[in-house]
Amino acid sequence: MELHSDVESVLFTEEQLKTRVKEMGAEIRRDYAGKEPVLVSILRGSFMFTADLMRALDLPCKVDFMAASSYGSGTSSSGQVKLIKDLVEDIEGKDVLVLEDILDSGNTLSSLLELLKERKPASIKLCVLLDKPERREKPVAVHYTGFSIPDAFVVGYGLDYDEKYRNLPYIGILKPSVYGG
Ligand code: 7HP
Repeated sequence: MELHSDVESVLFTEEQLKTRVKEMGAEIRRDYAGKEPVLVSILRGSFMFTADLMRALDLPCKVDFMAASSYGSGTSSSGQVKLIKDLVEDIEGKDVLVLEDILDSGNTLSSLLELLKERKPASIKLCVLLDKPERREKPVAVHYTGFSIPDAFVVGYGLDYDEKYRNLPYIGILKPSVYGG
């Protein structure tokens, strides 16, 4: 496996990601002025986005992490959700902002959001870096979107294929030959 040569084309450069994440941070900061949100980062794909967005958020805030399985090592959603890692923080009465790297079918995320809502946060909003609206199977309310993208398999900036490519500093479309497409 070659890291960069497995990428068919670059969808968003490091610079474009930086600019957009800063814009999102500014927008979220305005909306949460006077509040102290808990950022709930959905692992593992969101770790890089979370680190950058949190630095772009000039606001007192906390971060916590959650993980659910849905994809295995494949490229499509099974629709099944298993909680692998739960939050450490109690979110009751808190303003929760869920951070997700990519919104695809919505199956996993809608289940996770339902689970979080049962814990009675004061508010809950969803912030996604990438949205693939064509892939949606379950409706999910998104409050902040970095980019809407076409239905292509993307890697980098935290996003993986088979746990690889997360360390690419840009987001690229993976060559279908890599996953036998
Ligand atoms: C999940 C996912 N992970 C990596 N790349 C994509 O294009 C993806 N869609 N859904």
